Order: sequence, then structure tokens, then C-alpha cells
Amino acid sequence: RYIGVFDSGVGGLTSVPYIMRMLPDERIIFFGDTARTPYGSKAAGTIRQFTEQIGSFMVENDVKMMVAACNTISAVALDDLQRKYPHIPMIGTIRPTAKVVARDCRETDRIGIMATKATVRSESYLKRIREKNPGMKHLYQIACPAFVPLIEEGIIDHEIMDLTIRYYLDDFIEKHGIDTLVLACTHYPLISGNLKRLYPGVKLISSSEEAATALKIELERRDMLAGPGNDRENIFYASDLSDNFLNMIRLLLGDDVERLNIRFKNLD
Ligand code: DGN
Repeated sequence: RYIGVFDSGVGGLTSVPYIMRMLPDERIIFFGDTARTPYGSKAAGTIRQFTEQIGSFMVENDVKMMVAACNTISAVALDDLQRKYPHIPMIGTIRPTAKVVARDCRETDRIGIMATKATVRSESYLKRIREKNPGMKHLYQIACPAFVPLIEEGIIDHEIMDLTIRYYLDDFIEKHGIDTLVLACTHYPLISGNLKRLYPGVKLISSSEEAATALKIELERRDMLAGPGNDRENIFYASDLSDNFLNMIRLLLGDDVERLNIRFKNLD
């Protein structure tokens, strides 16, 4: 059976290479809601309704586990989805990433959490990190809503992206003395090169990678790992087979898009 991985757009694709590397025998059904992205600036009720539609598509495909490779969905809608399908284990991005922050950072570290508006509004990261380690006092959030549309347009290695990063982060990092940035949106690993170049002393923690690590731990714990020789192929669905989606697949999974099983799926 497949692992269902989904995002509001192309961002969740950043978890896929990690999953492929860590779990080479697993097969993935990916769904990116590229026709309705971004979710990050939408109302909670809308995000829940869209997530429910993605969930039932995953259930139709009989997935054995789901990964919400999207912080916005994890913050706003994943608990509801898990209640609806209690028999399917679900992994989000926030709990695993918060656990790593609480475990690997010192209490004196000054943590900057970059995310969409919806994730920031939910305060999920603050709650989860403090649940794990109430001693972590220096937690600061910032919503960076302009990153997702620029990334979806492929505007990454360009001064417009650098200026946008500096617009959001220069003062934020300076004012709070940030030494660690949490990429609390699965699109943001795509600008980690820019971030490292602009703020070389700042450590980065990626929610895309932590979701993949959590998936591996959970599959092992539940004894649900696929055996070797799984000859199925990964399937990539999107609600709009846009150039951006294909470019992002090319960027993250290699040039040979023809060889991949890419399909259109409308959830409306
Ligand atoms: N990739 C999504 C996240 O991790 O929150 C955000 C995408 C969006 O809809 N803005």
C-alpha cells in the first residue's frame, strides 16, 4: 500500500526526496492542490474543507499512512482529519519539528519560526515546543506570506527573492537576536540556499525533513514498513498540472519528468 503525502501546493514536494532516501522501499501517492494554493492566507473553515477532500481522495487510494507535508494543514485541519479516519495513522509537520526544536536547541537559543499567516495565527509551534520543553522562552514567530507565491513562480535565485527575505527577516533577526530559524512552511527549504547566504551564522531546521523522519519512525514503530522489491511506482497528482508544478518536480526529483507518473485530479 501507498504512503499518502499531500500539500496545499508544490511545497510538500520538498519532503518527497527525504522520504525516498530514508524509505527506498515505500511508494508514495502525492497530491498537491495547485489549483487552490495558497491555503496559508485562507480562513480555517476553508482549509478544513479542502483538507477533508484531500483526505477522502487518499482514503479512496487505500493509503496505509498519511503525511500532511504542509504546516498550514497540520496547524489547522489535521486533528479533524485524524478524528474522521482514526484507523489511518497521520503525520504532520508541526509535532515532529517542535520535538526536534525542544530536543536539539538550548533553552537560551533564540528561535525564529517562519510560516504562513494561518500557521502563525494558530500558535501551534509555540504550544507544541513549550509542551515539550517549557524552559524554551525565546520563541518568536513571523508570517512571511509573500514567499509562497514567489516560490510557486520559481523566483528563487533572484534578487527579488533576496530582497523579500531581507524585507521580512533583517529586522526580525536583528531585533530578537535570532540564532535558529525554523522553516515552518514546506515551501521554505527551496529558499534555504538564499537564507544560508544571507544569514550565514543562523542555523536552519526544516519541517519538510522532520516530517519524513517522523514518518520513518512511525512506520518502524507500527511495523508497517514495505518489504524490498515493491515494484509500484510513485504517483504525483495535482489539481492543476501547471508549469510550476512540473518545474518544481524537475527541480526536486530530477530532470526526467517524462519518466514520472504525473496525473491530474480535480477535488471540487
Ligand atoms: N507549504 C504550506 C505550509 O507548509 O504551510 C504552505 C503553502 C500555502 O498554502 N501557503
